[in-house]
Amino acid sequence: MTQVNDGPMAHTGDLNSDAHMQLVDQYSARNYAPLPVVISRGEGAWVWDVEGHKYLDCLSAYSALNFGHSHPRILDVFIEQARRLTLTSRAFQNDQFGPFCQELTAFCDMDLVLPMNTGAEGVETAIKTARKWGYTVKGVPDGKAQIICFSGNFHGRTTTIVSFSTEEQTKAHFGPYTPGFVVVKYGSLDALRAAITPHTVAVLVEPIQGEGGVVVPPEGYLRGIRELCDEHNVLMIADEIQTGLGRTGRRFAVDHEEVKPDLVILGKALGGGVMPVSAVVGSKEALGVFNPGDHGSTFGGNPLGCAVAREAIRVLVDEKLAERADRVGKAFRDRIRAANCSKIKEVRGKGLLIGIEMTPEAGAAKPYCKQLKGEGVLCKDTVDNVMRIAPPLMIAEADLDWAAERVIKVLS
Ligand code: PXG
Repeated sequence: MTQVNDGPMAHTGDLNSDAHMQLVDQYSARNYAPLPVVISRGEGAWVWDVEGHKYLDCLSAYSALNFGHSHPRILDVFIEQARRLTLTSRAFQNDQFGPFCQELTAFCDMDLVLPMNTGAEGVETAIKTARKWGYTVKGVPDGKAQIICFSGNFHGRTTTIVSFSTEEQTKAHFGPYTPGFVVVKYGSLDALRAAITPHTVAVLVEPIQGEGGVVVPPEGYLRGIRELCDEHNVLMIADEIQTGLGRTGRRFAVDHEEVKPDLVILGKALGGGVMPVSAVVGSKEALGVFNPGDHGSTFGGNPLGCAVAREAIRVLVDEKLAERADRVGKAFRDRIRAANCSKIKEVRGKGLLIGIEMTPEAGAAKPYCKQLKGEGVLCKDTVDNVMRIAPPLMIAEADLDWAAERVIKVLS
């Protein structure tokens, strides 16, 4: 098994892992089937379960932990701000929100910010922005706006967002569905071109599909979307909730093709791994459509989240985490490919968003994730036959090498 904890085990009480899992079984809705590991402490790229076993976190809460667990600078800001002021609502102003907007727009090279909390709220906000822009700026007849999205998409769990999912389980029994979305094949510019009508207000795209199986679209695809959007007066919305903030080896995944969307949706890592903070960042033309009372959120723009997000962005820049992800991610992929593991069909991804697709003979990825847990590496299958490796961007190269060895061992 894994190494034994050498640090303190805070707040675990008397319950062991089995007892914790029984509680979850008995008292929690069964909307997840997690790996059987109960984590009680995290530091950097490492976590410890309640028995003190140590694991390397190669999932990072789906990119929310780009900075690792308990980043000292982020934690200091969090604690200091929590002592000073946590929440005002937007009925009043607070002294973190303005600087947050200024710094985030500068970081994104955009004009305006609309803050939310979870990723799905960010996506909903972008959808509302695009519709209102469509009616009030583009001149689409009221109620006719269409947004184009893609097969294999994942943008969250609200009733509107699952309405355009192509994943059966995500949608089934949650209707009636929200109209106004058209789904076309991911990766095909011809399919997109054919779907655009005078009522199209936006194209909503993940620059790399994370939940779809770490699907990297063909080179030039994002540039092609930008051109089609320009040609037809349509907003380009990039969902960078999972891919943004350094994960793919650039600040944003669209930077790989030097594309500037009209709206970028950020979440996950924006909250530094300690707070749910999301935002839509975009042009004055698009986000300028809102008037007081149109849209909002009690916690959106709260001073605690803003302070943490400001520090998270500074850490990303100071520690050059995007460059780091680019370099160590490439090395990891090269190492796995060179091992010619019998169970691997393909290794893909950018930066530290890495997908390992199993061969048909090897089958589903989940049993191998379970085996890796036994080796001290925590990771997760995405679609059935893809293992996702996405550790914190600050991971030590020696630790990533250690993970690569274990992956090779399990998949050979
Ligand atoms: N867009 C993308 C690209 C995502 O990966 C969301 C939006 C929604 O974010 P929120 O914060 O609302 O979850 C995601 C989320 C899960 C789960 O447990 C979610 C994601 C990945 C894996 C599992 O629902 N991504």
